[in-house]
Amino acid sequence: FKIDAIHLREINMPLAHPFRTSFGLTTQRRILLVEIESDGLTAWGECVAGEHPYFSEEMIDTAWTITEHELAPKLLGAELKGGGSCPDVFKQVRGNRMAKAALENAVWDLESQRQGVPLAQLLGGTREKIACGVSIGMQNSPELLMEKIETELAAGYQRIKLKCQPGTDTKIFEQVRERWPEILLSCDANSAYRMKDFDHIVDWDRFNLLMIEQPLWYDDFYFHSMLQKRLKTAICLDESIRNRRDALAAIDMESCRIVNIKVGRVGGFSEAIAIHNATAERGIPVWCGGMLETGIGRAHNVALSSLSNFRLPGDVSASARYWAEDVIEPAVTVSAEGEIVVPTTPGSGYEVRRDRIEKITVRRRTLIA
Ligand code: OSB
Ligand code: MG
Repeated sequence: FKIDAIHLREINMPLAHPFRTSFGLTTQRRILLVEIESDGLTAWGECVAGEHPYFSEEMIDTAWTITEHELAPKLLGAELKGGGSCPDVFKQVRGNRMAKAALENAVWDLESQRQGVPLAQLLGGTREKIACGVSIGMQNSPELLMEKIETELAAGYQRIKLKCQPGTDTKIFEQVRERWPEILLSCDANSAYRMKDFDHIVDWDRFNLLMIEQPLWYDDFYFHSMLQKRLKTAICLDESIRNRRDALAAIDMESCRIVNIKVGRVGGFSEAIAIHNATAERGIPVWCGGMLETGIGRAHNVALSSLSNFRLPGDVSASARYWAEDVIEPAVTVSAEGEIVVPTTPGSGYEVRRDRIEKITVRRRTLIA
């Protein structure tokens, strides 16, 4: 089949709660959405690139340009078998994986509608429910953080991940562990530490963390492997893993024992599935990361998380944690056991709220075959 039209839009949405990481504070999201049309069906994709090139080299404006001038024209000219055709269609374009993923994931969504099967099933998913954790940004005081953790645990979330950086780490972990000795607890540094901090990080072994996420440089494997050798606690790589080869290299040199899969970071569902399968074969557990997505990206994360090697709770949590009002219906909800039910209806299982999206659209462009 072919794609008849591609609509790009930028929507602006304020976060229900500001989110602070070691690379900055996010209060308002600017999000690129793509909508594709083919044979009377439509499907959506969300680009997870941020407002600034701080998590990765990509940002919404670079993703918009690459999508409009490079990826969309290639996709409009292509004869497709499904989402799996996209990596080949886009292969001339280097990098820009978040831009590629938005379009590729929309094609997978479209294909699941065409076949009349749930997206999760088309991806190879088998789980009926997925396990959910939360990522908690750095707070203005330890008291506020403790309150947040209390609220999320009461809501049923199965794992708490704390954003950290030098100065906002050991003391906090001590307090949290004192109050909650048994919970699944992890931390995410988003590359805030360097080699001089190795002794400092090794000291965290006493907190029995589930993992330490991306402590060192965003593009590093070697120094993470040096650090992992000294740690009992598992390192989890996020930023460093761009594709299946990166995952194989990281496993081979023991840079990590756990992998975070973000479908946007790796360029789309095809590569995410390839990483899932390669890690499964080597006994390395994965979990689904989040990028403060709207319901469109969140629904796709739910489908991906249904694959069997997603063995640890993901950063896939309820719409209400992020947005006063989401752009899909129904909103994503989490049970008291900290689980999301994987939809069993054709497509993603959620309806996109076009009326709501119209109201918050600030830029649009339509490209036709
Ligand atoms: O490193 O996992 C990360 C958000 C934005 C950019 C990077 C990260 C995150 C999160 C939030 O941790 C995950 C979420 O709840 O969507
Ligand atoms: Mg991370």
